[in-house]
Amino acid sequence: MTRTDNRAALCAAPRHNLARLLLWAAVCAPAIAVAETPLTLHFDKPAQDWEKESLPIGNGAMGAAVQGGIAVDHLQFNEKTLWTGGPGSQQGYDFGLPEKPRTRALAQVQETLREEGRLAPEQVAETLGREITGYGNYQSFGTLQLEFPRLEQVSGYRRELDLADATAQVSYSADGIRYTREYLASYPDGVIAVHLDADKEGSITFSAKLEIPDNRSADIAVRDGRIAVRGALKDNGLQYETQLQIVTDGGRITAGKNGGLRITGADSASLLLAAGTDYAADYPEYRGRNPHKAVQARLDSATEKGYAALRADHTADYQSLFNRVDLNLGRAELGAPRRQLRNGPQARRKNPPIDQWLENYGTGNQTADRALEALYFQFGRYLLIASSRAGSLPANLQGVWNNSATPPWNADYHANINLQMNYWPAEVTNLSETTAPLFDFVESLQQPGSVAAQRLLGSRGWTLFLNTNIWGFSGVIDWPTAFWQPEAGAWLADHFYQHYRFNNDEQFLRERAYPVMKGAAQLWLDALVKDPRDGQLAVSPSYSPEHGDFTMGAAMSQQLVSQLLRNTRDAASLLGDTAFVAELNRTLENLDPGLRIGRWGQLQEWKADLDEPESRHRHVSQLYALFPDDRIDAQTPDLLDAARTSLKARGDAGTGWSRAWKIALWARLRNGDRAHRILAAQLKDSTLPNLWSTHPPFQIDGNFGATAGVAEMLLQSHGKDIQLLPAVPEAWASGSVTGLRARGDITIDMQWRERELQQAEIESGRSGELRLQLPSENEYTLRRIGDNKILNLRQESTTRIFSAQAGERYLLEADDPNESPVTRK
Ligand code: FUC
Repeated sequence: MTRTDNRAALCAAPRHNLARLLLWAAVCAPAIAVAETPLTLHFDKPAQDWEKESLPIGNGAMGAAVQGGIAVDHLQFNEKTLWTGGPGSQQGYDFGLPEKPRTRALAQVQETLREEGRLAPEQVAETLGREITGYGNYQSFGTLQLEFPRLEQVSGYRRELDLADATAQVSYSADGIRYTREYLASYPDGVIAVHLDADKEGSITFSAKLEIPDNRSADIAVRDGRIAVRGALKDNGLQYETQLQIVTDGGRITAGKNGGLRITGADSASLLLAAGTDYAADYPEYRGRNPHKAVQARLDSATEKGYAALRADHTADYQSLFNRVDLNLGRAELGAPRRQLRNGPQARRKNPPIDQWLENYGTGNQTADRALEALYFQFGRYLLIASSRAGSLPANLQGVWNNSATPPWNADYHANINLQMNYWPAEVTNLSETTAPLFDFVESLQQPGSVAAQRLLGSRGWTLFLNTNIWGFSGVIDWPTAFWQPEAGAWLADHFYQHYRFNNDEQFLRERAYPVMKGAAQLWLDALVKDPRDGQLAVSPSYSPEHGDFTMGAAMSQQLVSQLLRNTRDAASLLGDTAFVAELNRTLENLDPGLRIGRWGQLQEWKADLDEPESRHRHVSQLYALFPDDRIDAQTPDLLDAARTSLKARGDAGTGWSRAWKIALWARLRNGDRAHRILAAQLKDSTLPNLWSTHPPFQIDGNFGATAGVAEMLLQSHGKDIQLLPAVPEAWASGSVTGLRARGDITIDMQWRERELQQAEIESGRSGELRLQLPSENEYTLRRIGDNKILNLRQESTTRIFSAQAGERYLLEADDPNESPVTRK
């Protein structure tokens, strides 16, 4: 191997360990310009508006909104299990389920549909809907209020969120002193931490207290720099506790007013906050231990550890997830070491405050626009890490952040798009671990979900309908245009199967995915009915989410059920459950897959051709088969055209999550420019100044969906071929990305220019044939990175095929010598 060969292999190889990184910097860095992908967003003022301007931090279980007032700072915080409603609620609670089976009412509706073909939602809701009681709301836990001495002439105020290390900072100057506050939410230590500092000793003076909303009892105890508040929600008796510990360097801590603490003349101060409730995800009581001991123990050990060590562990934990993916848009450089890609002081200085940056988006500064798009993509990944970590509940409609006692839609879990969308980016953007709370949650819903299946559908198995809370709500509500969504279980079960497909984890498939999928499938084996129109099996009544009338066999119902039964059949056959394979096959033979082309060339939303070309409804449910499912793709060109016709007719506008879905759909249609146009509109019209997505109001699914959509523009792996750069828009002619995940346990880095792949590094977790579909038929060379050996690469049209070994890394490079500046000889 020549020296150039050596350099080529080294510069292209990932720099996963420090030695490699240093070597890389010495050999390769001078050859290319260092890209600076900004990973901070900042404001030059405190937040006036919680929803639009606060900067979120979170550790999955807890979240806080950094507002950063100068004289008074309100750190409003949450813990996921603090909900009103549920067992013990003053209003009564029945899981949304009738005491006796309602199968007669169901049969009546089915009969009418057989006769009349369609029914107004109000009519069905009257028969099958139920008024809910004690459903509850996700609650704010409280606010840590910090009051500072009045300052004259404050200057240089900056409030920043740094996605590179998941910390927020507030800093400002007054009287020649620079004050800084740093905020973080640590997953390893289970606390929120605030660190106050100044560049002149003895300058930290403030008082702190915990403000607790008045819908609960609150006993406050203050001792040894610690404030402890405990009590119970009035509505349901849920016991809660929160404790704040203040530790100072120098100065004095004394008891303040109203159960607070006063700190005078310290050099620095750390505030550590823990919170919990006696919630347990155990049906039917949903109660566990009083939280006192756990909260106290967590805070004791965080206090013992100290802020510096806590911060170091937090950063290491967070970066072990976040740093897996880098995205540069509009530039061709690949491989700048991760540290250099982060926010150097230069990048910091250059970025405008986020509200202005967003305001100026699309007005001509391409560099700023591309950087904002990359930042927005990474913000989605940040939010997922911050709101979904193992051991707690999944990300709800607002992730983990909520400042209200009655948030929009109860800040619950809607399962007709929203909860699922929250997890769209998890696998593809290399955050597979963040799915843990979703899987725990869905498993915990099987029990109440099986009561729902029996009483509402007369079936085995389990499901939910439109929405659920943390109390195992599995029944129905009475909102006519949304309440009936019995396919929710099927959709959630698919997330288990995709987790298996991405990670090739057969143990997960056997022990966790399969039981959930089998239960969801059993329900449909029992609940499908014969459609007299064609003798095929159909869902009835069926409701295309939030749109039109009730009918039999709407497209999305059929697509979801057929996807579930197919995947369960494949899983059953892999795991040797042959009796179930046979049962599923019998049903699948007669099952309508929900894929029909209608009178104006559209993909029908209903089995009868009812689609109005004028409809701009935000749900595009009939396109489920295109994304997230894979039933429609290049192998089904007619359906693909029909899907395109439907999507075009719906238009590009929509609520936050609706736009996000359309980004992914256009990506699947390989129209990068249109996907990008919708992303641009998402940023302009469905994004709040702090980058939270808005429905309106704030709803986090739009963030997650858009992040997934961007990933889908760069890499797709739902079909036989892994598609590299399937929908790169003109605006992203050059760029690079690292660490995206493809199904089959494959990790991919790519660099592209003029929308052509320059090089890709592929790491395969399994042995076997790999098929990579590229944007063109250009010539490429494949090397194994370990020994730089050139390997055989077969080509079928734009697809390159080679045989991969588990654990090996491969480099695919464009042969055109002018196009690969880094690694060409
Ligand atoms: C679904 C959507 C609504 C909203 C709600 C939380 O019902 O149709 O637009 O996102 O969830």
